[in-house]
Amino acid sequence: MTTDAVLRKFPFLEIKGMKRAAVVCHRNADADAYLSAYALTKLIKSLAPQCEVDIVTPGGMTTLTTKLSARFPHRTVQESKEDYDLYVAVDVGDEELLNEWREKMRASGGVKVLVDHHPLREVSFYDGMIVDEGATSAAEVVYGLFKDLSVEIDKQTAQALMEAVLFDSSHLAIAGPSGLRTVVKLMDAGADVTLARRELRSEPDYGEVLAKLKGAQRLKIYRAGDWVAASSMVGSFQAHVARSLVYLGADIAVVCGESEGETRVSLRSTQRFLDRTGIKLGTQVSEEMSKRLGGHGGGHATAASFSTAVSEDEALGATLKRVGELLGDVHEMT
Ligand SMILES: [Mn+2]
Repeated sequence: MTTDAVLRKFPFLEIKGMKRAAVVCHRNADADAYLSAYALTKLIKSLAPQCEVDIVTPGGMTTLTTKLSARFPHRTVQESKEDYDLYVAVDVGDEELLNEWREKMRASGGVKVLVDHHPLREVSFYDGMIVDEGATSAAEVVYGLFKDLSVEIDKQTAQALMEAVLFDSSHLAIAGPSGLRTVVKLMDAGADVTLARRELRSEPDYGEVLAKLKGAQRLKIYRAGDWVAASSMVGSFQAHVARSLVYLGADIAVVCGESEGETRVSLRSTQRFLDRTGIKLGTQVSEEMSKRLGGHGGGHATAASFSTAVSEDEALGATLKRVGELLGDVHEMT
């Protein structure tokens, strides 16, 4: 697509030229990614009724997302040989999380758009970007698009977006001003907050339960000045385990595990830790570690991850060393 054919406003191409569009989630699509994509399909259909839209979930979706997708159904593909006129990547953060769709999009002559709330990366192939790093969820950014383009939002779409905002904001506990304002406007558009809370409740996943309990069993505790760090190793659900260790009281948690031929490291910290130390896990730990160890990673200030080819012991040791560099000494408590 030549630049003069790219318009300056969403969807960044001539509406009449749109026949096929793909809304692409990050791999293992979570509720924010899928429900934001669901709303984007409605937005695209309103703008271009002739356009066929697919939701793409590279590598599938989470268990909760699968449940929600039955309530908010849409044609969803994991792979496609087809090319599209428009690709909208939503909630993606790191391009790497597009899996093989990254190369497919890169090679395509279609217009590529990013709708996101993750910090912007330097390198990108997008023709248009709608990114608000101040937003708690991608859903808020999508809601803003409906407003900017004066597209009316139906009740079902408002419900989908509300559930996405609640999901990404820990039921509004960490919602910023735009998240809270969006939720009020979505209520005015017919969304039901009680229903949203109920639909986001998931049945316990015993794989996750066991990973969390094993993670607690293998816990190591460290002190760094006044701060308490916790680490553990589990083969799956590293992010869930890290979050659980923070719930238990750690200021910062590092959880590693080897799966599918790579080592995954998840990090979580409390808001208090971020406020007092200014340490942003996404940029100062995950990105830095993926540079040092080889791999890729990033994330938010209090929730981040990276993957690397080195062993879990090496990854954990190096990550704790990095935390030590940022905080002063880190030592294990015995
Ligand atoms: Mn999100």
